[in-house]
Amino acid sequence: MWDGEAVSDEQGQMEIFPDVAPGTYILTVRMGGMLPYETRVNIQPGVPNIIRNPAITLGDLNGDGVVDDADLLVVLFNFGAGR
Ligand SMILES: [Ca+2]
Repeated sequence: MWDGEAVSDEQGQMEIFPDVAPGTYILTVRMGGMLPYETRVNIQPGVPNIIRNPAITLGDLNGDGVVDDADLLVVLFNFGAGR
């Protein structure tokens, strides 16, 4: 398993797996406040491995893998904070 960070450009593209052997992998992107994004990637030698426009779903504020009323409660309990 490769566990690393990738930074996307202004179009949402990111290069991944700089030192991973060629093959087919399942890529999971996890980021706070969003559902995990999972896709199959085929790593080829000598070719930049770029993920384009991952389908990011925001709203999983408690990180349990679903967007539901528990996430709404997180918003409600923090409503008005940070002023
Ligand atoms: Ca949630």
